[in-house]
Amino acid sequence: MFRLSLVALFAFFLVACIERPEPANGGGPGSNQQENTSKATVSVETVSKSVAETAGTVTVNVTRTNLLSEVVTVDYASNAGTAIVDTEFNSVSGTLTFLADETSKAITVTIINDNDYEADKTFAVVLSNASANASIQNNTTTITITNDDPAPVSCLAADLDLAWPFGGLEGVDWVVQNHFDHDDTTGLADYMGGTKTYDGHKGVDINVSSFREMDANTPIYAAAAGEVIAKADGNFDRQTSWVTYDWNYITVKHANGYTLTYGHFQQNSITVNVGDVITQGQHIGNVGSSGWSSGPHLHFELKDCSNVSVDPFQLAVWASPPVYNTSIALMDYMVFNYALGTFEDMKDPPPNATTVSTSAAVTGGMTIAGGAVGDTIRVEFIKPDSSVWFAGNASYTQNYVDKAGLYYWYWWTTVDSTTGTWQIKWFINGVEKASHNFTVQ
Ligand SMILES: [Ca+2]
Ligand SMILES: [Ca+2]
Ligand SMILES: [Ca+2]
Repeated sequence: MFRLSLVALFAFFLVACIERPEPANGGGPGSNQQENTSKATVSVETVSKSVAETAGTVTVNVTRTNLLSEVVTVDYASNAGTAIVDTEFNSVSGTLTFLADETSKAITVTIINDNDYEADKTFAVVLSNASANASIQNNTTTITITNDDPAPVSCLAADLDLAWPFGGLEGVDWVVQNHFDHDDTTGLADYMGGTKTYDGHKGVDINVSSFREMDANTPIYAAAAGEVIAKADGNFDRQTSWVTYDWNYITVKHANGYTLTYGHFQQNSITVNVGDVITQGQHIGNVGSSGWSSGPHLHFELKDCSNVSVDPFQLAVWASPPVYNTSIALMDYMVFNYALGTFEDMKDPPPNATTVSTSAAVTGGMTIAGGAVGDTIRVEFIKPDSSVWFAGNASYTQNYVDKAGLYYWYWWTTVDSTTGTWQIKWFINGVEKASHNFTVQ
């Protein structure tokens, strides 16, 4: 019994081994599957590739596998897609011959550069007609010729749409200090025919009140989208007079071919780099006073396609331009516990003084934006008993209206021996705009 069982198991095992080579799909002698093992395979390297218009040539590799002992041939030809034959590439055709043991062949196609702005173009290299001992696996490589020519520029100012580069309010947070000078002589002519400029100024200056605003990191925003094409940063940013010194700036090129230069940035505040494509409204840096600058402001200079400076106000390319005659407004006030000798101190004021010694000097300063004939300003120094110890007054005249937007005013007085809480009040056209307490001790 035991012996008979072993024989039966062995017989079953033999049957299983014999059956195992049978293909599950029923393939057998004479089927394609059987033939493939005895044929070479030829294939293009990849189904798609890109080449720069300026590349000169593109190479498509063709590989052969299997049957390495035999010679294999395959035909090839280029096939135009959207690319134009002999204008954008040179057509090719021929036969590749793989000798014994050769596994790779190269097809080189000449790519023709042009200066046209255009869509990317395609063509194909296609294999066909392999020798009888070979089959083609991947037969087509599609090649994309990528355009390298820039879009044509309109050079039309109307294609610009500039957003204001500062946040906040006109006359309070910033004011246009100098417009573009349209007078080619030593005379002055801003875009309204007025004199809110200085001779030879080919940009727009937008000022903040003082270095307090620079130290508070006042952001400047891109007026329009474009590509940054020039930049300098790292230069000293606390200039208070017109001296020759390197500034911090960027220049942005716009789609219409115009460029915009933003200058005088706070040191190391520029957030973009050459080559960056920036969007309208993007934070590009902070206001400063680097370079040829007498105080913190933005110099904003637009140039046309001929690199000639032009006036964005005259061209009316602002989406929402500030008014020409800024209404009088208090930008900031400053208190010094000494007699100010020059308004230069107001550009870079210390924190407002809160203590003054008896019989010592105290100065009340103010930064004013805008103004028209007849506007009045007043600073009152008030004693602890509410009596006015001293008041400074000024009235705007034609002279100020014709000039630009930002003025520093100050008055100082010497307090008496009255200790206690004194006050300074600032008035515009009789309306109190600010007050500040200080202790005389
Ligand atoms: Ca080109
Ligand atoms: Ca092109
Ligand atoms: Ca001039």
